[in-house]
Amino acid sequence: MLLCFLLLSGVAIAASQSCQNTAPLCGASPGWPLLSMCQDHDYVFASCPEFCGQCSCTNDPRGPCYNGGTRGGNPANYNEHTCDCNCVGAWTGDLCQYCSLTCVHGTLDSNTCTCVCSPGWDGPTCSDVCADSSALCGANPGWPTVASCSVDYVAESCHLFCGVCSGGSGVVTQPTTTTQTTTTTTPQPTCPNGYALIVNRGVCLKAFNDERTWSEAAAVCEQNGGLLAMPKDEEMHQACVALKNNINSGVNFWIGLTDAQTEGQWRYVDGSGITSFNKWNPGEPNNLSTENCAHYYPQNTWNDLSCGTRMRFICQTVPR
Ligand SMILES: [Ca+2]
Ligand SMILES: [Ca+2]
Repeated sequence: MLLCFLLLSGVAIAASQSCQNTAPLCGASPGWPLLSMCQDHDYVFASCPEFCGQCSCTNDPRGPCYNGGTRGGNPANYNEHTCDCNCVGAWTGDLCQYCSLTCVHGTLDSNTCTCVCSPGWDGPTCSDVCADSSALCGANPGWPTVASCSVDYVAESCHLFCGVCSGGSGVVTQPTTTTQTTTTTTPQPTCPNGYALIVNRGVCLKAFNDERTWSEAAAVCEQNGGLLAMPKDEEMHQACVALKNNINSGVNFWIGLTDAQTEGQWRYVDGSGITSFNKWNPGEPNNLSTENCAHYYPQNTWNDLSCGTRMRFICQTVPR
């Protein structure tokens, strides 16, 4: 905390001078609000060492973290949190000293902070019914004998077949409170609630019917694990148009395109520059009154507008 205070207060310490953000856009929105940009973009990594969790924390006055935790190096922690403990597993607390786990059908091993599940139960908190996730477990052709369970991916897919959920007794017992259903298909990735899967692209899209500023809209998308939509080609453009017009074909929708970093240099919110593909309305972008954020007009073309304007918006994320 002391080190971070000194960093923030600008006090000259040789060791910490090398670990300060040098760009005002680090962690700002509009700017570089996503930590994934630290991995993807060298200029973000180089300009934002604090934001990207690269500051050295070995001399942090709070001392070492418990239970395998480490200080520093976690891009999810930045600014005054740069040197917070990064806990492993279910350990929690400022020093990773607490075990937060509740075992639904099983007992807690407080030494390792893991659940030992009762027979027939599975999952990190023993809340899942023990089941196979592949139709091939015990099937012929497939993995007909438990000898196959020595292969990692078979053991992973066939918890029931391989006796992983037998509670150590070697006999698989079905839970009595739940009707056992055998899973016969491998779970397919799905989009978050309300998002449409753009099958060819492996992208989930959703047009929101709430009016937000560009930054607020970006935050909503981030809460959904994604970004404002980035129509970088005709197919994604058409998908965005269909979804927004299904919500309301007479209003504007924000997209993930901004020139807030450098006036006139339009970038998508993943940091990539705009290519020859664009849907600017004739005469746009014109930066008429400091217009640094792009949106769809009702007629499906783009305009730049003041980022503080409230309008509907389109998010994209990936199936999980
Ligand atoms: Ca502008
Ligand atoms: Ca404009």
